[in-house]
Amino acid sequence: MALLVGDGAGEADVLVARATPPGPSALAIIRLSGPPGRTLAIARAVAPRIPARPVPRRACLSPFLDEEGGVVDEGLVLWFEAPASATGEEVVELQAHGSPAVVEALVRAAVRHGARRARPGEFTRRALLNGKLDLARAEGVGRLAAAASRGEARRALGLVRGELSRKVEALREELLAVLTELEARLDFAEDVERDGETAVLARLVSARGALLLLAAEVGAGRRGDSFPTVVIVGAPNAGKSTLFNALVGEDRVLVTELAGTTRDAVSEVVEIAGERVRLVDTAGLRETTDRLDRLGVEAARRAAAGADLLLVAREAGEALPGPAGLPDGVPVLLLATKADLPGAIRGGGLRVSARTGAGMSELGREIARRLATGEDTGTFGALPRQRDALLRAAAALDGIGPLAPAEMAAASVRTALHALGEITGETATEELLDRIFSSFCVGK
Ligand SMILES: Nc1nc2c(ncn2[C@@H]2O[C@H](COP(=O)(O)OP(=O)(O)OP(=O)(O)O)[C@@H](O)[C@H]2O)c(=O)[nH]1
Ligand SMILES: [Mg+2]
Repeated sequence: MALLVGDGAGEADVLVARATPPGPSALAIIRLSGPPGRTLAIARAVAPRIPARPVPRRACLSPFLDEEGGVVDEGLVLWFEAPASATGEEVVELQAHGSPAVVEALVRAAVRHGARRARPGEFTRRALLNGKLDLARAEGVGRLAAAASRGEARRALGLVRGELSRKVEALREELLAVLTELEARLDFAEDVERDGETAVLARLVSARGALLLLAAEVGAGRRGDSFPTVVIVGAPNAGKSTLFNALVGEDRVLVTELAGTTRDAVSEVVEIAGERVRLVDTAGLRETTDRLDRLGVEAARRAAAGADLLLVAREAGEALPGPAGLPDGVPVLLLATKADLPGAIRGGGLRVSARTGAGMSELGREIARRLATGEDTGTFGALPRQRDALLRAAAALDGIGPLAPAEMAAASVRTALHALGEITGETATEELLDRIFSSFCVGK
């Protein structure tokens, strides 16, 4: 593969970037990656104590020099010999103390000695071009770095570990085998027996089924970047806002002993059992004549109608019925709140006390289970782009039937293969790669 976009002369640039987040920190890592020899030479100009014959992956201590050669810091240096590195190139990592000024001085020093500042995702892109990972895994790396909840991180890790890549690769191999067969038929149309054709058709039908199944499976995680919405409703004073605050982890909304405290629907994105969820506190659903109350209940009704799950709060001691006017078709989880209070326990519902925390982790697990985003669903999330490619591959195989000429079938299989190649990267255009990697952070 002709790969590294260098300065035109063929040899790739030595890239340099801070690999840790901006801002002061205990330590910061500056990473260099490029052709063997040149990369180490630049690193040595910044960290002069790198031994003449460094041992791969063994840390050494060195002073760090700025552009003018003045000592600005000291720290550990790690050297990775090509191709046994994250990018497949020679890589040097400098661990500096995390002053942003010092980090910038070291990056500048490297640039002064011939390195170039890396663009977003450029290290990962080199890893891709050097065959260290495929595109699906590279995108998983980007996802993992950006994951805002444990659930997202877990699904991204599935991508990084190649779970999607392996399945796509297996399907590609099957389709390639079928294509070979179809092409043989084109060449020897007369001689090949017709009953072989049924077998080929059957393989295509099952490949198409496998593609659709995989698309459905990888879609089982969160749809895109939207969070499921969980809305708290229930009788006045049932402890809805206290529950909301407890799930948010801070006193976000007002709580009083007066009924009718909450009027507006207030929402926060929170992590519940490892998943991000949009949680909404409301005034609850009830009949009322007071004008302000009514506006609050209307807001609650709208929120409830759009919910993925309703938490219906009722004090543990209170008799049914629950609140009137629950929207149709929205799943309901009935809660018996204030379970810490002494007194009769009537009715059903998951017993929780936002005050003592009793039942709260069960509540979290139950919410996650109801939303089917639980820790143990085992799905790895594909990105919309990847799911789309799977569906396009399946659609390409749609029209193949017993009457389709072999040429047409072969063309359809090629289209499907092309779509699958966009997932793993074989057929990804530069433009697509640019788009994907531009969303990465610098240093990744
Ligand atoms: N003992 C106990 N009291 C609670 C619990 N949760 C809420 N409370 C109390 O119940 C009262 C009402 O709590 P809120 O959270 O404001 O109830 P709400 O359902 O939001 O009320 P409105 O917004 O007025 O409908 C307050 O005095 C809370 O301190 C709980 O788990 N245990
Ligand atoms: Mg309230």
